[in-house]
Amino acid sequence: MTERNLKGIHPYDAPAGGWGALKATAQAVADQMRVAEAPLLLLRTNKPDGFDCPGCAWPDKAHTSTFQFCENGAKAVTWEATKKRVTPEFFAAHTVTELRTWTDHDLEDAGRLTHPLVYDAASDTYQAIEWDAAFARIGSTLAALPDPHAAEFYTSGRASNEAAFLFSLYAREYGTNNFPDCSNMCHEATSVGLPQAIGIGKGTVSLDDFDTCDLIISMGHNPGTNHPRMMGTLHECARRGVPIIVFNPLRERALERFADPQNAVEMGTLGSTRIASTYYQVKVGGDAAALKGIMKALLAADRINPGVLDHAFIAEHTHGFDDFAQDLDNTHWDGIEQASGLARAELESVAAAYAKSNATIVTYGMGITQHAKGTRNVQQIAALLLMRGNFGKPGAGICPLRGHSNVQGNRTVGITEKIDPVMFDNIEKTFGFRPPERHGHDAVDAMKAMISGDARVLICLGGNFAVALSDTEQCAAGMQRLDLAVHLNTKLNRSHLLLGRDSIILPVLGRTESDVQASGAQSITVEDSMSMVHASRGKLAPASEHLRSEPAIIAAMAIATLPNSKVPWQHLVDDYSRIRDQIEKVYPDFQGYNERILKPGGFRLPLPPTERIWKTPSGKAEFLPFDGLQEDAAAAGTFKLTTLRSHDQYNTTIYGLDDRYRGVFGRRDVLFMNAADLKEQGIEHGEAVDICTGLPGESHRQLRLTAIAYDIAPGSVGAYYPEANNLCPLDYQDKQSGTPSYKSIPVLIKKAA
Ligand SMILES: Nc1nc2c(c(=O)[nH]1)N[C@H]1C(S)=C(S)[C@@H](COP(=O)(O)OP(=O)(O)OC[C@H]3O[C@@H](n4cnc5c(=O)[nH]c(N)nc54)[C@H](O)[C@@H]3O)O[C@H]1N2
Ligand SMILES: Nc1nc2c(c(=O)[nH]1)N[C@H]1C(S)=C(S)[C@@H](COP(=O)(O)OP(=O)(O)OC[C@H]3O[C@@H](n4cnc5c(=O)[nH]c(N)nc54)[C@H](O)[C@@H]3O)O[C@H]1N2
Ligand SMILES: [Mo]
Repeated sequence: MTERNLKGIHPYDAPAGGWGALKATAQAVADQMRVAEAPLLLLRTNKPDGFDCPGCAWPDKAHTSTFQFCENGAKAVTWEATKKRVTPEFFAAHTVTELRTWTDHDLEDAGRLTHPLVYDAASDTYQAIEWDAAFARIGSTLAALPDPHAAEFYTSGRASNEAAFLFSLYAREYGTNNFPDCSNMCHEATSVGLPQAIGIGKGTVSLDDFDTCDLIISMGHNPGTNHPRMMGTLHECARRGVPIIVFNPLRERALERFADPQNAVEMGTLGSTRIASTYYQVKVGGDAAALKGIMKALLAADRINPGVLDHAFIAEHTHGFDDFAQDLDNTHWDGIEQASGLARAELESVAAAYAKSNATIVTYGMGITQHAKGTRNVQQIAALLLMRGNFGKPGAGICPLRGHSNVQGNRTVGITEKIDPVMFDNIEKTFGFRPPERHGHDAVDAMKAMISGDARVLICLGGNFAVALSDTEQCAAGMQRLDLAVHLNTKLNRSHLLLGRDSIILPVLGRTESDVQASGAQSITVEDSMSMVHASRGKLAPASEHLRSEPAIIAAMAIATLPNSKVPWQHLVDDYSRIRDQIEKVYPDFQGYNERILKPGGFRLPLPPTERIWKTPSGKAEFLPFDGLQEDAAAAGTFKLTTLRSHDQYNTTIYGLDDRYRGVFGRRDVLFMNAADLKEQGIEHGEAVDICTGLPGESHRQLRLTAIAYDIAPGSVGAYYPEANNLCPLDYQDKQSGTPSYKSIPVLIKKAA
């Protein structure tokens, strides 16, 4: 008899949002905080004089108006503002060997780090160290490296502009452009793909555009969980009658039905609003084929009825259209249907809806970027928009949903491994040193250098690098070869436990906490998904008197490493407005920085495509074809595995074990599988399966999960990140952008032995 494990698998019938969201928020507050502080704190989220929510990068009209409720924002805030602490006594009681047996949830849930710590091999514990002693160790190790290129400077996108700018100066003055960052695992396909297509690697819409758009196409993102404040916007659009066409292999509840907790009528009547007007369950990795189908249909429609395409726009503003159209003509419908899993008639009807709309926005997320051809995927979205001139007019444009709350800002102020002559000139003019001309490492390259032993030191400004990256086992091996790993973090995580010769943890102030320097209380600044830069100021008392701010720690490390530095580190840190003055010198788009952030809501950085200015080599927007229809030649018999975030997680931070909207409670060990596929494989709902990577020479990568029947496109399967990361080899990635192909891993599935 087959054994079935269906504990905690219960279909969830309610809409997303609504009372379920309010209840979950109350629970998060009760678990982590002194209840009296919570409402006050939440009210300060995204208010003009409050702090920017660390939950996501969706912009907020509430920066200028009233509080907007958000369940997952509340979780992010309460998780940081928890009353739990991990003190030196905690570490004395738990060896690192023991902590390695804890789950990711339990490690972070232990609470906020309170002291600087250094690993002691004799006792196998982390022990408190004085700040100055820690800085001296870091400085002397870096100073002793024969080649600065053997140090890696990792950034996670929660860092402020001020911290990221100082970090970039520190590494560059030290002598390297090695800037692996979370963006390399996230929207790098956007950062590489959009500049080639439209001349800038950022989204072009603002919140106001959603007030006037005629059509929204949503591809590969799950806003009910990851950008909950976007649900308010989609809810408004849906109620205004704007069609919302969704492409997603899984039926995500919030994209189907949503009850806005701010809407008294919906809450009072247990009502909800339908979000997607049409929901297409595209195959995992089938988006380029779907987009090519829509564009092919559009082309055909224009031949019958010229004017479907915006010919004037194409002639004046774009380049490469004829070759692009030729490629579409050469692409056949049977191939499109096969690769996308969608019928020709369905894609033709999307084309018809698109042809009717005068202003279209395409929103997209990781379902588009984390693929072997992620860069090309992004460019197909740009091409679709270009065909009808959907740039530089109200209600239209491209809208990548960014990840971490300041990941976009980090890149803007210098976190990039690439050589940038203009930035380098400006750094030289401002500070009197020139950064090295050697191309640096991105995330995968940095890890490869750690594995080969070429990289000796890793300094992490936030994040959980070794767990977030693909190829978990190789990452652990890479971490363990280091001479020194330094982690600036708020909470304990698994990367801290992957010890090199020396490991140091430096506890930092979070967004919610007040940051006082020589000149008084400081604000930091961040840039949201729509290029708005605004200030954020924490108000809570720090979790421990020993915490320091990220800018202060970076400055102290720099002083200890570079005795003859040209940068006045302490002077800058004494008053962050001085850091912003320097940012403005290196990046002139920030002119008037300190003044302009005084205005509630901040200011918008220039976005040339919104004025139909294209900063590409040709001076025009480019149509860039996707070669063929497939991302890769997957072997016969393989399924495409996509890795997902649950509703109770923030990247590698696991708040809890429920994934409410997908009906999974108290566990994360599941594989979402189509019922017909289960039947065909002779696997029962609830049965254990062994999954292995279906790429040549990679079948040793194995994972055992419980297969459950789920409404997911046939041939596609889903599992949670980071548990499934080892199934993705380090170099299984988009070659153009370096982004790991976390969302289309070929796998073989069989009943557990
Ligand atoms: N609460 C919470 N908020 C977050 C985060 C978090 O972990 N928790 N993370 C933050 C970060 S860093 C980021 S980058 C964003 C991530 O936000 P999202 O981009 O929404 O990220 P994912 O959860 O990875 O979801 C991807 C969605 O794409 C779909 N998908 C998977 N494969 C494919 C495919 O091949 N094609 C298509 N069309 N769809 C596909 C999945 O079904 C899922 O609905 O959210 C940010 N905000
Ligand atoms: N399989 C798979 N892998 C993925 C993805 C996927 O979809 N599938 N998504 C990828 C994406 S989009 C991203 S962005 C990466 C995320 O990669 P990272 O950004 O490296 O990971 P996080 O889990 O966000 O980092 C969590 C840690 O950040 C620390 N932290 C929290 N707040 C602060 C703060 O204010 N300051 C500092 N210094 N530290 C803080 C805490 O100690 C916590 O342990 O993962 C990637 N990995
Ligand atoms: Mo991300």
